[in-house]
Amino acid sequence: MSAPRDPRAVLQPALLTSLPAAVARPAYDRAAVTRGIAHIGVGAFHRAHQAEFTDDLLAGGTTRWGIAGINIRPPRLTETLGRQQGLYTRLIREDQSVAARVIGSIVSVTDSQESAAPALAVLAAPDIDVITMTVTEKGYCHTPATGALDASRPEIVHDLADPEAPTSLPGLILRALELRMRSHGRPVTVVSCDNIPANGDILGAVVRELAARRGGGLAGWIEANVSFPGTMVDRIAPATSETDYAFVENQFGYRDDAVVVGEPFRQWVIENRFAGPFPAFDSVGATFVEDVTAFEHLKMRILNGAQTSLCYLGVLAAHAHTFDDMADPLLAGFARRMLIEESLPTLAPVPGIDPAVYVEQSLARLRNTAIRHRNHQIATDGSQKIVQRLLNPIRDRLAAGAGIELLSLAVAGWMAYLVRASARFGNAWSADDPFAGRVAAIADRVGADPAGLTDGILAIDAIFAPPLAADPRFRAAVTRHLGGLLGADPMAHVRRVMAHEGWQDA
Ligand code: CS2
Repeated sequence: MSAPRDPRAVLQPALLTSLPAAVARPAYDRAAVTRGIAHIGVGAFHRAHQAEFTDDLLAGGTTRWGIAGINIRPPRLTETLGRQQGLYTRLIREDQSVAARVIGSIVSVTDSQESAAPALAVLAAPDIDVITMTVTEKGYCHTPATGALDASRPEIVHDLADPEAPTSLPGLILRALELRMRSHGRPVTVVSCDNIPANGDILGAVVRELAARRGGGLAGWIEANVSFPGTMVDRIAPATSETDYAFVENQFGYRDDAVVVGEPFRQWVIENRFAGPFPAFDSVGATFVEDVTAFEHLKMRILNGAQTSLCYLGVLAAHAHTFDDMADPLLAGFARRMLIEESLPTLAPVPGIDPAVYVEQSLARLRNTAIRHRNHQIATDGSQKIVQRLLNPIRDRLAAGAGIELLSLAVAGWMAYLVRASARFGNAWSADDPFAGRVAAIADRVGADPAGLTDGILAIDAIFAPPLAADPRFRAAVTRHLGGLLGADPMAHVRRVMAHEGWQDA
């Protein structure tokens, strides 16, 4: 079949029959699909991951698990996915190869940025048995170092005062549960698909804490009717770029404002604690387990640990993307050594996975030149990511009396990134991190003294647990590496570390 003639045609159900042969289309009757899942946060990751698993499930013949997509923060969905009746193109790319498929599993979209009411109408509906979400680390309103609700957050303060018009994610979920309790009473499984440790426990904890404060029997109803299984989600899917939209338009002849690009690899491990009916995602490649912890640590400490370390050192080396970092032998060598020598020994056995193979597979994924994952994108919100990716392995290594030089260098990379973004250091770039302002203030006060900077930054106890911050081995290593990375030639410092010399005086 040839490409549609009008190059400005927008992707629409009516266009499905005339798509070029290179674009796969939903292998099921979309009109027969009803909604059963409500998803909050329809960003690139959701479209590249859970929505694709769901599309696979629908292709297998089930009709009851369509996704109702909801955004409670920008961007608006109505003008993009909505205009396309939920359809979008998913490109799987690896170096020169590309596989295109139109995904049809999102059956409706709801914008709820101005008020919670539209989202609540969906979340509380009796035909919704599963609520999933990708709202990023910050959305849970918890303190990363403890996992508990941060009740000082302005949106939580608001929701405690006005629980019927919530503005936070935990407040929204709580209100939806309250409406469910008061109307039909159907149980619901609430699934965090964010890449944060113990995501189900954290979500459960912040919602239960709000429920206890709300009273009215809500906490008891939640205990009996709601579950928060933990999940491990994995697929590298960077923010879509203009080049990706233009690719679809030029290659396939239609405009799609919701294109998403991902790598071939995907993984989804879900704890089998379901409060009510749950989609058989295990029939399309997901894994249901009792406890997701070992999988989660593996992924966060190896794949994500490498990404986070590379993004900061990569920016300091003036590289743009992860694959550029991996093409630099110094940084690729650093990442491999850090993972094998320091991160990997902290991991518990993971059923069915050989960790050494997993390391090599992860590094290969990061070399994929078609995945243009920007270092600055991965660097975003680093304060919310380094705990699970770098600091927890460091804590475990210290407890075992083992070395932490390479992991500490990566932590110093995060610090140097925020310090160099400060006005005192010339605003080398703009850093998007909830603690960027705090680090900039420290830099302003302390100037270029690595020990003073380290003291100031390690005192942020929302990131650094006090026992870790007080550990002299950690403090000394970070100070040394921060000094090196703030020098005129940061890569010379990395080279010295890799050559196993100069650790004491770098
Ligand atoms: C990345 C992740 O930006 C980031 O924090 O490390 O989005 C990563 O690509 C995914 O976790 C892969 O599954």
